[in-house]
Amino acid sequence: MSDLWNVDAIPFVGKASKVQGLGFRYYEPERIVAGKPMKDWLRFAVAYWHTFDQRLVDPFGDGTAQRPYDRFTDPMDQALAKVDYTFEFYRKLNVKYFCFHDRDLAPEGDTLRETNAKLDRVVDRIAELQAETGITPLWNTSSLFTNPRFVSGAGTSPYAKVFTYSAGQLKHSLEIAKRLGSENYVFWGGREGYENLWNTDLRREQEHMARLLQMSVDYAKEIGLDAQFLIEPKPKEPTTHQYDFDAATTIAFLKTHGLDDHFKLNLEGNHANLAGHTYQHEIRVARVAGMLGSLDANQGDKLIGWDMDEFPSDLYETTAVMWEVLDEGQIGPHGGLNFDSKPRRTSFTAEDLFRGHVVGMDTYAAGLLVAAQMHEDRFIEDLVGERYSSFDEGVGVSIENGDANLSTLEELALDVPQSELLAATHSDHLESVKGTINNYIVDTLGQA
Ligand code: XLS
Ligand code: NI
Ligand code: NI
Repeated sequence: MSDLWNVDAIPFVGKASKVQGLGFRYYEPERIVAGKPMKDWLRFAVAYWHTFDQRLVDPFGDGTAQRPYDRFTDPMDQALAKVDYTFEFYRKLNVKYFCFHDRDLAPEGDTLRETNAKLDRVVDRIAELQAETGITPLWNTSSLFTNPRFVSGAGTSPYAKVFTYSAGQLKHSLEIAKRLGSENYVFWGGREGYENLWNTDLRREQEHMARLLQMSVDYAKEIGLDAQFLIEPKPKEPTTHQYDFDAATTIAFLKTHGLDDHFKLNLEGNHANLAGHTYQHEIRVARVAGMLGSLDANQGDKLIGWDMDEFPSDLYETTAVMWEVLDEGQIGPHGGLNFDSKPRRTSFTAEDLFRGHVVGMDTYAAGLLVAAQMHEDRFIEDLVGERYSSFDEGVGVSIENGDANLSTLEELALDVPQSELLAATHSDHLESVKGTINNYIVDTLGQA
């Protein structure tokens, strides 16, 4: 492959310098951590839309991005040329997966048939480069939110013609998943929700959404597509209220409509924050329900209230995420870390795309190292085990196994003095726990 990006392949440099640049300090793909190579724990993926298509616009400003393929002025020429740039990008970063929406790849035509024909030409080129490099989609998805036809939703649009179009578009997207061997297929319903309840039939919209998902399950079966289906929760933005609000809401929706056997969740850090949660909370909720599927790795900004999609650089958060992953044994059956992240508007050079990914990959690799040390020492396991140990004996056992009822418990409770109850509670020394986590971060990375 030619040298399209003007950046060399990113080497592992270790701690040669404090300055983070175009080299990995922590990410060593083959290094064994907690029994597996780092690359298998992390399974990084590049997001086509943010990395190659995003012009770094914000609500008040035009794009600032400078990209090497901007010199192609014809949209179709650019779309085809861009594929070569993308594979060289993956190769130089040593990332084995990518993720894309159908609309990221090629411009639309007037009809779905014309749009599909353009898309297929680009997919042909992707298939060639996949065969050459072994780099494959972690997942693909369908953009059922960008075009003005989706102004009031796709699966939840009040217009049957738009639902029909959405189903047709989705069908082709599933065929692409099959053709390119996507390991997962994502549904993110950015416009599946409502702006205002006064003009919304909430029950009907949710039933329509479930119908579209069921049709997708049926069609995947028909064509022998075995990609894991994932729903990506987000509480709002662009829609005021999105039905897949957070992990818990999405799990309830899937169970209500009998779809829970066919779907898992793709969880995103910034979406968790928009829902008023931490990333760790969303991952834990999914884990407890057996629904952890994959992760969109990014982070929010504490001061700005929208989806900033920053590259992850927060060690505390990546430590928490990787602790959950280690405790689970994997991200999900086919899960990975997709950088649903973009550089800031002020980091507009092509080189910044590499820099952002290097920081994201290193921050996750560092989080993995810290979490693995905590895991090896059983720091959290012991702390939690001890905290609930009164349920391992006596009355605790009878509560958990269902032998106890309100009457048996009342009898045990009636004459217990307050002092005895207070003696049963213990300080959790939470400040010290947080301090210990800080020490794990500093010490583990200091020795790494
Ligand atoms: C938007 C979502 C989107 C999905 C894929 O906020 O994160 O990028 O990941 O449609
Ligand atoms: Ni996402
Ligand atoms: Ni997002």
